[in-house]
Amino acid sequence: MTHHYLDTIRNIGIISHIDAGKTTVSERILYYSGETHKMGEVHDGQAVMDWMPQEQERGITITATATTCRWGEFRINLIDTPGHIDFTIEVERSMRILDGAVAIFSAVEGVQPQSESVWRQADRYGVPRICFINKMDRIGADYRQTLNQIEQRLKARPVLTQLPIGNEGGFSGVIDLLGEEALLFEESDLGSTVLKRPIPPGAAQEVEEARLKLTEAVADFDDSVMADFLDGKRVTAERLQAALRRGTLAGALFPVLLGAALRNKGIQPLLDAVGLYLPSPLEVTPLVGRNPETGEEETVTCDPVGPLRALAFKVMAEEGRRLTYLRIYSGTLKTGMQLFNSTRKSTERVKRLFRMHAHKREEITEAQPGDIVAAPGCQGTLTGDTLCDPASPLVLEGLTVPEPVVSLAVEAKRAEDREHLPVGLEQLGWEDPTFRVHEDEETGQTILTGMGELHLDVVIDRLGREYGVQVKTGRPRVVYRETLRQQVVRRESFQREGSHSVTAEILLRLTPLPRGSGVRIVVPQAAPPLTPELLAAVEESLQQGCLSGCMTGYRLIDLEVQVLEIPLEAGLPAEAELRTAALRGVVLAAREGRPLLLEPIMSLELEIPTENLGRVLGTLQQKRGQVEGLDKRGDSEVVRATVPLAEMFGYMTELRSATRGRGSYTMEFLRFEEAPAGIQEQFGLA
Ligand SMILES: Nc1nc2c(ncn2[C@@H]2O[C@H](COP(=O)(O)OP(=O)(O)OP(=O)(O)O)[C@@H](O)[C@H]2O)c(=O)[nH]1
Ligand SMILES: [Mg+2]
Repeated sequence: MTHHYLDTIRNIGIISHIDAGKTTVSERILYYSGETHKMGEVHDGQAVMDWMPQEQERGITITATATTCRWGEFRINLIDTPGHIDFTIEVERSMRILDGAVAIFSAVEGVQPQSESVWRQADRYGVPRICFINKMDRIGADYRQTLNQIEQRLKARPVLTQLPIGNEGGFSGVIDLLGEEALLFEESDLGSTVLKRPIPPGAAQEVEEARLKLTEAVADFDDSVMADFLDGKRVTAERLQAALRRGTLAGALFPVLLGAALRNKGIQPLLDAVGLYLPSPLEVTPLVGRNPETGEEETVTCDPVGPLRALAFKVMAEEGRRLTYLRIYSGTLKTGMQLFNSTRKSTERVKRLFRMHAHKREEITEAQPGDIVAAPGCQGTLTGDTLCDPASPLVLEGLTVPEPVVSLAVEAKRAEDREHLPVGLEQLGWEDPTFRVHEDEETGQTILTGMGELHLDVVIDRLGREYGVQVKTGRPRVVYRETLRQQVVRRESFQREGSHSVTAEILLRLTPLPRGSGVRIVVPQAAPPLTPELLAAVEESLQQGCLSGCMTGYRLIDLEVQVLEIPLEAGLPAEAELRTAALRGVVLAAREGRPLLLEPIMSLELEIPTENLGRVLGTLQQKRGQVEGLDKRGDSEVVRATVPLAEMFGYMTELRSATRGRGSYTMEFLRFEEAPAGIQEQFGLA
């Protein structure tokens, strides 16, 4: 069997802080590869990859968009992700299924807070990366500073593979250190023609030094390159490339390229580098799945004739139907096939298949390992589910879903809105695991929960446009948590109506855990007559108890719930009764454990003009903010701080007026901490 086709696939994501230029780079990739015939620009609302009206109006990416193109012998499946932290799930789902990534940095702003977040996400999934330092044309561009920041902030080893030709407005191309030639980008045809020229004589010395540095960096990955380096011999471009590729695939080295996407410079070498240095589906660490019946682990081999294994990583709602994006890991998916959803234990039939080009689709009849495709009509499948061969079930690991921390009460405006609101909310929920909906038991209000104000704002906007639903909204609120201050042991019993004795009983111990531990449930080993099913039911009810919280309706976290005993003197309890005892047991026990309210603390990075520093720091202090560091970036000050989310609603307007529109900030959830006494009291938890 030949794997030639698989060798040439590159599944890559484009990741970075907001506004570094991901979509602008993606648009150029589509243009130079011949996929589009017009260069779409973000600032004109014309980018193919930013196809949602909300994206075009706001000039930001909101949803991960998949597309595909050819570059030489390679098929590149590309996902452009959003940089704003409110849409972090889009990066998460992309990193989960991609084999490599291009991390983009602005040569002016360098490594920004969300560059660090997306870098960590890629680390978590072991995704090899190349770096593209963009915006080399802007005043203040300084790629050396960005390189230093990659080393210091990201603790990574960047390997510079190019030097710039010209500076800022005069930036006209790059010198390729491996091929030892200058690459200039013809302006009259939007950079389509790459002119290869000899290295300008004035740059020879600098090129020599930079090439030597590159050789030294990659020598760790090739003994013969090391030997030649030590002997002072020249190493050919091919050998350097091979060693750099090895270092990149190992996640130890990160090739760095330079460019200015908006000025149409540096994109073709970036595409070459994707082929050269990033892995094919055959070269990534194979996934390990679990057989849902036997619990045995199985390594998934990237084999077109193997049993089908695919992961649903994205769902889009389209007029009440689901369009499910799949990454195929093994087997060949053909239209008409029946699949098993091993996560939910249901079946799906794949009637049609599409290769996605942003919002446009190309109908296909089969897909191979490494492919990224979309299937309509899988109504029982959600993000993170595994679809597989019914004869050979396997569950792949889903994805980590961050916890939303902002909530908003909504109310339908008109009678028809009342009818359509639940439908709209349910369908938006299909798409986005970080968007949740529940009803407040006391007020009967519909409460939406999301990652931040922008996230919920987009949801409300989409409700109006896509579902025709108008809503009134309350003020955004913080999503708190509860935890315990002390350990509690409690015996909870259940007595059926009309019965003279206890019919189910459970002995629980709740122990507070350090911050960030989450919930740990410990149930005894199954032993007759206690069956695994009964114990699973107990575990589920204990989980539910933690979710419902004990005092405020916010969920309980950072505790261990241990079942010490399920007494059987009165016989084996009925499942429903044992469930009730377990659920009530957790809630009542927690109330005895001196419950405590936790509030979300955010990490904040502000960029403000120096003259406004004093005023901004003053307000930050009033907001219970703690400054962790101050840096200079050009004429601005960069302030890093932590601050409770409760103080930050509407901060954008406040900051704008304090800095006459020149200040900006980014904010990301950091941890939960004990809320101050005033807030505890408001919730009756003094
Ligand atoms: N001067 C200059 N501007 C650029 C360059 N690349 C992108 N821009 C501009 O920077 C802004 C942001 O670019 P986008 O491509 O939308 O950035 P993004 O990373 O996709 O942003 P999000 O998706 O919202 O995270 C746009 O106004 C672009 O025109 C560049 O090389 N030079
Ligand atoms: Mg974008």
